[in-house]
Amino acid sequence: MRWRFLIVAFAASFQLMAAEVQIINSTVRLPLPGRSVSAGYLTINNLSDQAVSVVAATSPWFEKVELHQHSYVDGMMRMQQIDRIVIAPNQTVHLQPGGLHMMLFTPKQSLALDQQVPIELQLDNGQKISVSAVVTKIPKQ
Ligand SMILES: [Cu+2]
Repeated sequence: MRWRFLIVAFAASFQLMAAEVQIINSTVRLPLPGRSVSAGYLTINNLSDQAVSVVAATSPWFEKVELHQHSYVDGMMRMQQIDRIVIAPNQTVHLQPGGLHMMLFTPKQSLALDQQVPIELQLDNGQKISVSAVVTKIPKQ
């Protein structure tokens, strides 16, 4: 009886953890012809009452994935690598063009529209979240 209780308690706490952070609307932009770098966007919902951070992203389809942000430096729009994306309790953070984004370097295979790119996000609490990001076109400016 005691063992059974432990297993149920473990399963319940795991489900709770897994439900705390929700990733939606994941996309990866089709790289421009001749380019080997692409941008990825998604929306992160923190459903918990504690701040959580994304500290890394990886994809088996790319050599390297970095977390980036855009910011104005001396009046110029620059992008720079950041070491984490913090999502405050019960808040939503959008990775979107002109703001926070993922930078994906050197695809290991050629990408096509509507493919699902596997990406894994690592959180500061040790949790890993797998997402499928749809390959989309770069919108015309
Ligand atoms: Cu970037």
